[in-house]
Order: sequence, then C-alpha cells, then structure tokens
Amino acid sequence: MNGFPPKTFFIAIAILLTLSACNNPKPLYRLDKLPLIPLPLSLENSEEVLEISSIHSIRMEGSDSNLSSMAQDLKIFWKKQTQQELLIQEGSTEKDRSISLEIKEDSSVKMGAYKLLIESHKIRIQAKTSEGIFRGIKTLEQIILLSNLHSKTTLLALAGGVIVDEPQYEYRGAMLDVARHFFSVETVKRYIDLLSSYKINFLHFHLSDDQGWRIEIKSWPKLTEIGGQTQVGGGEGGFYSQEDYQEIVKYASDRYITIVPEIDLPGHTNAALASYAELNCDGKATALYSGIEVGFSSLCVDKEITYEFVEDVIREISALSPGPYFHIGGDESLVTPQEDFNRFMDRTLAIVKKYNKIPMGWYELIGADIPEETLLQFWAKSEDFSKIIPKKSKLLISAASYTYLDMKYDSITPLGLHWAGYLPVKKAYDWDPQTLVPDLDSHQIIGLEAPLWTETIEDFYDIAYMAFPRIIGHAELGWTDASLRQWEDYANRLSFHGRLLEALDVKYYASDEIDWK
Ligand code: NGO
Repeated sequence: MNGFPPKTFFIAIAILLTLSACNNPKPLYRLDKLPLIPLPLSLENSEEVLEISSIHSIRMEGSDSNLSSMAQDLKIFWKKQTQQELLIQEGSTEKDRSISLEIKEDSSVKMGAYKLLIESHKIRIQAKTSEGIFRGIKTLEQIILLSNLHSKTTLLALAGGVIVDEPQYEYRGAMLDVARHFFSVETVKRYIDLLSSYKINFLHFHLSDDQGWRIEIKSWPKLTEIGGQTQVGGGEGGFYSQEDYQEIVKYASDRYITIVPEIDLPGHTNAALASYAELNCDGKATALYSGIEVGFSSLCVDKEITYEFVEDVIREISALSPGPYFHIGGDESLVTPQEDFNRFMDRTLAIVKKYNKIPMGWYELIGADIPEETLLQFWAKSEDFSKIIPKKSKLLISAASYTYLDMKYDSITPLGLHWAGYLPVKKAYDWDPQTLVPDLDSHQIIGLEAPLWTETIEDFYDIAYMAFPRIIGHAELGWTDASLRQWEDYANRLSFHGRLLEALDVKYYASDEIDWK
C-alpha cells in the first residue's frame, strides 16, 4: 500500500464533481442583467438557481376568478418556450416545483404592483390584485423570452432573485385613430397584445372623424351605413358592429387594458354631417370627405336634435364600455365660435355625467366650464405649452413633439406627418412628463398617452413600423420611476427587443440609434 486514499479515488471524485456541475444547468444571465422593459422598480439577485425542469405546476392562490385564465395562458406560454407541460392546481399548501400566482392582502396597494420571486424550486408572483399578477406574469414572460434568445439549446435555468415592481403612473396609454383608416378587429387585437406585453393599460379608440364613423349606433344607423363607408384616400372604410366593439373591449380587458371610446365633437364631425342632413344648420347633408384637412366641420350647436344625437351616441357607447372615461374630443373646432363651443360642451359634459362616465377631452376643452374631474389630454407642440392654463383638472400628457407616433422618425421616413417635427427613438424616450411643461403642478399629471393618427397608416404593417420601437419607450416612461431612467441604459436594453418583435413577425423600424442585437 503506498498511501490512502489511492490516487484513482481522487480522480473519480474529480470526474463526479465535473459531471454533476455539468448536470446543473447554469442561467445565462443574472436577474439584474436582463434587459427588461419597462425596467422594474427593484431587482435583487440571489445565489439560487431555478432549473426549468423542476417546475411541474402552476398553482393559484386566492379566490379571484381571473387567475384561472391567466394560469391557462401561462401554461401555453411555458409549453411553447420550454417544451414542458404544467398542471394547474389550486391552494397554497405545496409551493415547491410550481409557479404560484398568489393574491395577497398585504401586498402593495398600487394598481398593477407585484412581487416576483425566483427561487431554487419555485417561482412566486404575489400581488394584491389580479392586475398585479398579470403584470408580474408579463415580466416573467419577458425573462424567459430574453433568456431564450441567447441560449443555443432549450432554456434550462433561470437566475434566482426578487423583483419588486409598481407603476409610476396610473394611466399608460396608446391611442389608435380608426377613423382616418379603418382597422379590422384582428389588427386591433394584435396591437393590444403587443401593448399589454409592455404593461400599457389604456387604449384610446378615436372612433369618429371627418373621414369616417366607425361604431354602430343602433338609434342612428346611417352613421355607419353612410358615414362608415369611406376613409382617407377614398377606400371603402368600414365600422365595428356593437358586437365587434364588445369583442375588442373584452379582449383588451382580459389583458388589463381599458378601452377609452372617443367621439370627436363638435368639430371633426363631417362623417356624421354627411349621414344625417338634420344635423347641419342648413339642413343639407355634406359630402363624404376623404382628404386630410382639419377644422372645417361642426355640429349645429343651436339645434335641439344635435343634443338628442349626442345623448343617443353617448348612451349607446357608454353601455358597451365598462371603463371610467368617455372622450368627447373638442380639438380643432375651428369653425365653431368659442361661445357656441362652450355652450355645446356644457350640455355635452352633463350628458357624459348622466351616463356615469368621467369626461375626457383634448385640452381645447379648457375654454369651457369643465368640471374638476375632467381629464384633459394635452397634445400641443412644445411652443404651445403656454396654452396650459393652471386649472386643477387632471392632465394626460400627449405632447405631439414627444408622443405622436404619426410623426416621421426623420426626413426619409416613408409614412407619417411632420408638423410637430421629426420624432426619433431617443427623443421619444428621453424626456420627463413631470418637467416637460413648466409651472405645471406635477400632481395634475395622471400619465401619458402615445397617439397614432392614421392619415398615412393603412394596415398592421404601417402601425408596427410607426409604433415600434417608440411606444416601448413610452411604456417605460409610464411605468418606470424617473430616477431609474437613463437613455444609454434603455437603448442597450431595447437593442435586445428587436428579436422579440421579429419572433412575433412585427416589422419595427430598426433605427440606427440602436445597436440591435
Ligand atoms: C392633431 C389633430 C388630429 C390629426 C393629428 C395629426 C389632434 C388632437 N387633432 O391632433 O386630427 O390627425 O394632429 O398628427
């Protein structure tokens, strides 16, 4: 015997250790290195590693009925990304080997707040509301998608840690103009899916304008029979039946997005004036319009039938819209004298109230006697900031030169307009809604919204090109605390999202401001 243990023993141990190290998959990223958008409030790494194969179920804790559809969707996502089938179970006894969706009373009360814990044998998403659980699932999905991007084989492991997250603003919106061009229910749903993956929570639907009336009103059928039959450029237009609209509302609400219906009044109403002669002061129907001028139409403020019309429209649409707001437009009523505008708005605001909605309108409404709860949408170019009158109403920031998705990226962008200047990706991101307008009380600001006007936008391809990637930046402005936002860091994180969009067949604008991965 020349010594114990023999040399071969050490060699065997070394081989075993190497083998077991190979068997323990390593995560590709530490949690805080993942390029998540919107950036969460806090991310803490741990030394734990979660092996994907150790997860066997999704567990629902809490009586919220929305949990089971979220669990179903997560199960489908998990199967697609990891090839593993999960069971769905209820109850809180056994958390190991599961992703648990936990509604907890003591969680943060902010709407949408959640906590996501990745541990060695489990993932836990905790929130006070099902909305928070949903936002947490969206973060988990992004973690998986981003990790998968760079793994050569199937995803095997995730780094452990804790994310504590909540939104900065209660309103993080997008707007789609379906009046200048009409978009199918499927196209709208596709947009909604993308918006929800970046935690946007309102979709404002611009349902009427000079060029088209896009929602069926049962008591005024000619609005869509006549007013729905064209669009910019003279195409055939289209409209949503009330069932279509409800389908969109439900689809959005399943993704925690609230639809805000807008009927633009008293200007931007040519489609209605062409449908019903009696809405015109001279009793003559106007011709349908398919150009892109603004500010030439107005309802007849002195006729009683105007208010019957307005009330029927607001009543029918409100009944189909569970969200809190009804948007009554009010922009660019250039041929309605200010006094008439104010009188019209007084009556219209009362109708909105009668149907239990919070009135919302473009900031020109400030000239009328608006109730304090009115939500004003600020869309001016920067040089018009002085137009903000320090009233105490709530404000939604949609400053055209920072948020309008129909502004061209640069002089060679084939789509879009540029009256508010060009809007490259950096400019769309690198600003702060709190400080944009001097002298504004920051408590007035409830969030921001990125409108996509569609004079030049005809289909999903165009929507994707103009909205992405800029709206991803707007989503982060709405969600992430200003102190955590920084352009270089954001640009780096965004560079990984091009591939996520490509995987969804979204043809985004690959701006050369970003070093796309
Ligand atoms: C303006 C105008 C819209 C145009 C849009 C184009 C508002 C609130 N009113 O914004 O009718 O479509 O610009 O950028």
